[in-house]
Amino acid sequence: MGLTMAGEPTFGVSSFESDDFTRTRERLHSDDFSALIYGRIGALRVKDFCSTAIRKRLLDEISTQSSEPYTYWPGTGAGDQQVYLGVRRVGEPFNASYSGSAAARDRYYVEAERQAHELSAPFSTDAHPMVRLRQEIGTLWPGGVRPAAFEGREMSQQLVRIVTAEESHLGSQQPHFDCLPQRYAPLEAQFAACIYLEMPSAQGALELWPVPRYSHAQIGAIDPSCDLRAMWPDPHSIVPTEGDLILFDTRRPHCVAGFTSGRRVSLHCFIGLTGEGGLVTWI
Ligand SMILES: O=C(O)CCC(=O)C(=O)O
Repeated sequence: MGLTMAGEPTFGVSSFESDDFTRTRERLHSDDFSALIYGRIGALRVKDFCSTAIRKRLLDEISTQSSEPYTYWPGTGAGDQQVYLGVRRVGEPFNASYSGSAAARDRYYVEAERQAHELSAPFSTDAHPMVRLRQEIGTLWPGGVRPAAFEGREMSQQLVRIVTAEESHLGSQQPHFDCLPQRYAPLEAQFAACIYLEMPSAQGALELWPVPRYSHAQIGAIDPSCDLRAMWPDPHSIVPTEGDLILFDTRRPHCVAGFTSGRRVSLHCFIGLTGEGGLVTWI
């Protein structure tokens, strides 16, 4: 069930009738953010969300850390095959424990605890951009925002994604969805928050298809061997600029277009809408 607000669809409804499917703004405003959460737009870009000084500091830190392949679970069940779409990660994602392995779960919560300390520490003269994002959302969303705890423990809040030109074609062929399996939480909607730290000098767009938000059942029924690009109208392309924040609906098909030189480095977390109308964050 979903809350209703005057003139807004209920949260369960997949409605998309708007022409301005993606919006770009100088700041995060509550009307744009509500349009995203209620499904009236697919993506919201906020320019220069992260300063050059903070980006550089984060990139320096990342350069001292090791990365691992960030595999993707196409469906929503534990038995699905994981696929590598050319993304490496610094940090532990919750999907690494979808298999039910106790070791993967322990690794995830150890990282979540480490991050809780790290992100609460003073961060140069400003807040860490993911912390600032949560603070801003908390002031503009009436239901508030809190770290998710789908298994009763506070979850990890950010992950770095790194894509190189050489591997960028792996994720660009087929669009995909990101949808938390319902066994963890029956979320009404799911979004990604991406903060771009380094971009190739050209290409590397986020492609997002202007189709209604898909349900769990619709996502589960998709045959990944089909040519998914042929199923839908052309995607909207957003080429992020370094420092941008992009929030988008991950239950719409999306992917990152390939590029021919350089790297794409970004910070990520997910934002989920609960049945009670609050927002929860995790990665
Ligand atoms: O990096 C981006 O622009 C979005 C990538 C993403 O979140 C995804 O492909 O699932």
